[in-house]
Amino acid sequence: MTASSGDRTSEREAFYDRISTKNLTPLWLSLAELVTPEPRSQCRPASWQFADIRAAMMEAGGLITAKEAERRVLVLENPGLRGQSKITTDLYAGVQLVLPGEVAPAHRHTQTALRFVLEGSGAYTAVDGERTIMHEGDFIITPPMTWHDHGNESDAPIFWLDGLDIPVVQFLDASFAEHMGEDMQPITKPLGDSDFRYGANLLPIDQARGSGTSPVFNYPYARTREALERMRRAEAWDPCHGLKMRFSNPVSGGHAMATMGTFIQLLPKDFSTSAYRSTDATIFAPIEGRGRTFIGDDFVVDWQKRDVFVVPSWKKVRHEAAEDSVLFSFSDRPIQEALNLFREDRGNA
Ligand code: GTQ
Repeated sequence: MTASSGDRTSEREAFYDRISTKNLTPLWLSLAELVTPEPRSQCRPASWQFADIRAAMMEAGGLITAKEAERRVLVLENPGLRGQSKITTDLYAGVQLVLPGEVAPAHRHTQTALRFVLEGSGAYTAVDGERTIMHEGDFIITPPMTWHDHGNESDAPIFWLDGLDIPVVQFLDASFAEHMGEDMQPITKPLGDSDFRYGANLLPIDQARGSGTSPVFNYPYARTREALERMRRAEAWDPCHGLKMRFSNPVSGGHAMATMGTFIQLLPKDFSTSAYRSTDATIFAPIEGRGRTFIGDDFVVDWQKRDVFVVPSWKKVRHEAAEDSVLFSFSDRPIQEALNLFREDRGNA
């Protein structure tokens, strides 16, 4: 007896329904969606103009204090991932505002945070007993489970970009958080302590391998910019990246944080990069200059200083700088490298 294909279909569906009650499901219906020949991301190319973010943040400033909000942040949500507080499938980004005289109270959590200062100077962030003063373009780290609070003792608002591995920690179900119960943690170290200890190419003779997070927690823009300027020579331009450097952990030589890679890139006036793609979806924040970026086949961003845009995994990206431009960026590259998943395509450049 041979069943017709119609019978087969209804026989199979009856089977799927029956096994579903036992929490079983056939792989053959979803295999092609699960194991794709290349990344097929829900993450979309997207961009935010700082003028829009700033206006919304100032409005938020009138509606809620930093203390009441705990962190007064507007989340940059990827349009393909709305409602999930994600800028890429595994990273979070937001813009935080601290008004003059405000504090964002001390807490700690297993998520790693990076801060990239967009506007303002003179506010502080404190990490495990040490304060650092934040200036425009500074890249600052909050390592996992370190107490941190922010405050603004300057007379102007400060805005910074927060990048956190919230979705990674969520995926791993490894979130722990505590409130200190104080606005400010006790300060036990002098200003600049970690920079003197770890930022001078010196390490204690018996330095252990460390935790995976750099002990240098502020990479000041003044120094980064100076380094880029002194390195700029035509021979140094990479066709895909211009002059692109990664922030490193002096203890390991690896990335500055275990879960997020951070980069700074100089694109000289009129430089056009050749098409590049990689598996690490990347968030870009220009801090100097003006230009245009092409993402995938049809997304174009005209950016200027302080804007934010995101390039999804495996989408081709090309930059054109209209002026000397500096772009900060971050991605999950350290995770992908650790798991041997990182791939890039330089278009044979
Ligand atoms: O400053 O500690 O954007 O805990 C999201 C979660 C910032 C912070 C965010 C946070 C923080």
